[in-house]
Amino acid sequence: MASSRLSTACFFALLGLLCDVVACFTAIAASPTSAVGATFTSLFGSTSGSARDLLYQDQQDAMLRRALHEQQLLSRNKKIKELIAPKLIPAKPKSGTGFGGSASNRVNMDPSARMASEMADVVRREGVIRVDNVVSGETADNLRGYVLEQQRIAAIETERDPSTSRTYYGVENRRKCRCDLQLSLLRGGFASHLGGDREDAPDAEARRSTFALGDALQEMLGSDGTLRRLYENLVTPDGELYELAAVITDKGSHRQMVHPDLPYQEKAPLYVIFLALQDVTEGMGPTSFLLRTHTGEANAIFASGDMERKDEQLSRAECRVGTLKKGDAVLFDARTLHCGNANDERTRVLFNFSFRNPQVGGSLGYKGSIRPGYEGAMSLRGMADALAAYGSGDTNPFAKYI
Ligand SMILES: O=C(O)CCC(=O)C(=O)O
Repeated sequence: MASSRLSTACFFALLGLLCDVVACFTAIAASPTSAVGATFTSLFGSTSGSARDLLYQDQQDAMLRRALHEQQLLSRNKKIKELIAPKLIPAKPKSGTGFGGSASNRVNMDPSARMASEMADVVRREGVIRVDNVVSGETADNLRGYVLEQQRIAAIETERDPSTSRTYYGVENRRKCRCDLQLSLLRGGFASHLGGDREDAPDAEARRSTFALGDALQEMLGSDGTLRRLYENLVTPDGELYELAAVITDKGSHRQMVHPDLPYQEKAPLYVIFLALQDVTEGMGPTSFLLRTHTGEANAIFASGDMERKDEQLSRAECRVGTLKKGDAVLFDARTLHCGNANDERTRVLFNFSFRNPQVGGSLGYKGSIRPGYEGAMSLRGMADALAAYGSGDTNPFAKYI
């Protein structure tokens, strides 16, 4: 109501200032998979419900204002281009196989290892790479259907018991038309956790007969997986599964502020995947990536609080948008500046996971979207072993990770 809002004008003027400060200077707070909700809750957790709602709305408004300004800066005097997959043609092998390695020893690798090594070089250089056809169209369709079904169950369960929200959502789930849904690796997903895999449940048969998430992971990270060697190259088999979620935006979701996912560290801490589960058109708010902004220098400017320098950085940035085809993915270094755009069209579902670099110890300063039980529980090797078991007939290969 306008009058009650006016009566608290001073308080909210202060808050507005704080929100603008948060919005403009706290890159991490801008991350939709980051600490906005947590920051907000810890700052204002003791205020009353309606005051909290207003505070929240002011914060969202400030972030949107900044995001729209950034959009102008990024497109100033230039047309924003699509992120395209690099054309990598590996040279013929001499002999032997192997992972990783420099250009000089690459000649001794088999073609897929060499390709992965070259792709990893692109990620290290550009901060981001597009990889087309990482899963088939059918697998993407099945996973999309599964994810949206999981979203419906999560909505029912958290409505019933709001205290379960942390289990289902990576970030507070109040953002307009945007949801970070933490996925279960159990066959049957949330329904299985809830005991819905009972023989007499109406859709039990259908659920038992399909495992969309397992199939998608198999295509990407199984023994011949499209991303397996790239990830092995970037994080080794010891890399820890750090996020496992879906980013879902509906028509009406706002553009995000540009952000890295985590505070800068010299060694790349985390490599993230966004996999398109349907074509992503411009109107559906594809992710924008600012090339080569995973560096210390770019992150320092971005986090400096010097708005003039920061705005200049954005107007000079080489921005690429992830208008992906169904089954295509973007893999990026989480230090790279990026943001989701406004969705004015229809629901966009991105499957999202990441692996952490085992060479980077301690806290990453960023809580990934992953179900609490999976935190720190699985390495890339563990994932590969489970997928091998799945390939050999184990129908519920991740059951031990609950
Ligand atoms: O929605 C998107 O395209 C990007 C999401 C994102 O950057 C994030 O959740 O950190």
